[in-house]
Amino acid sequence: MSDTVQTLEGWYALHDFRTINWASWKYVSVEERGKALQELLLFLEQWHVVEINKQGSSAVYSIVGQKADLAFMHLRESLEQLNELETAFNKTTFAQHTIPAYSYVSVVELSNYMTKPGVDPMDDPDIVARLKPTLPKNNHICFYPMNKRRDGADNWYMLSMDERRAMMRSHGMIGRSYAGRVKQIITGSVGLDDWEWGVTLFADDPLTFKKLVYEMRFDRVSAQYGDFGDFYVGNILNLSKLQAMLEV
Ligand code: 76R
Repeated sequence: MSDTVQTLEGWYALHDFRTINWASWKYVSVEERGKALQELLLFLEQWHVVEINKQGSSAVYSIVGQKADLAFMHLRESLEQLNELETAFNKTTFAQHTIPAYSYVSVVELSNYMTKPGVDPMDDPDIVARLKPTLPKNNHICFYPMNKRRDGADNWYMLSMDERRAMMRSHGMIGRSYAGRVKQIITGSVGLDDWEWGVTLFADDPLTFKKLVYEMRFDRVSAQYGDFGDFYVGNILNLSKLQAMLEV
């Protein structure tokens, strides 16, 4: 019997980070900026319709710091749909005033560390809903990619299922103590992108990110086996906030 953990997959995810080329955005005429903005708002409306119809979900953020200015997070049923979406967006006038900063491709993932043996998780409507989530519209997002370490004696993938399950239980207990203050979407990216998982956290108070991530640093699974990429933190944008941000 293999010790591989079983995973359940849901919607595919694209995290699309852009820097705004303010010089070109300011250079074009008021009319062209207006048209570009209308086109952008039309896209946001289309994404909203997809979300209402439960065929995916999207959210837009302004990123704090120099890593990017904007982040689009999209969940869709297939890689083809994500690809169509990004290509269509890239053809917009507004996108021509943006520079790609970073992107991440992954798929919403739940693992069976916590499921009871003999129970089919797909019978649980809660689990099915978590595989195809509507992105929470909390004030703030925090995204970072991560790996589980494979380094000499610290090799997560050489541990037994029981050892990993015990550590994931402790991890889950810390996570649950933040219930109501933070929501997490774990997306798996083994074979899809450069890291093994994308961690996306949503909270109304950004300090919750700091407290949670710091507390987890002391927990064994993160302390001994976690390797982390760059962190992106941002503020949610609705139509009027996006318009205000793009005002020049
Ligand atoms: O889904 C569950 O409630 C079961 C428990 C659980 C699992 C299996 C859980 C709970 N997570 C799981 C899996 Mn998580 N999580 C992270 C990070 O910064 C760090 O140190 C790590 C980044 C955070 C902040 C976080 C938060 N989790 C995973 C996995 C897959 C591992 C694998 O398969 O080997 C990763 C990479 C990961 C990373 N976790 C929770 C949280 C929070 C807040 C919870 C509670 C969620 C809830 O109860 O809804």
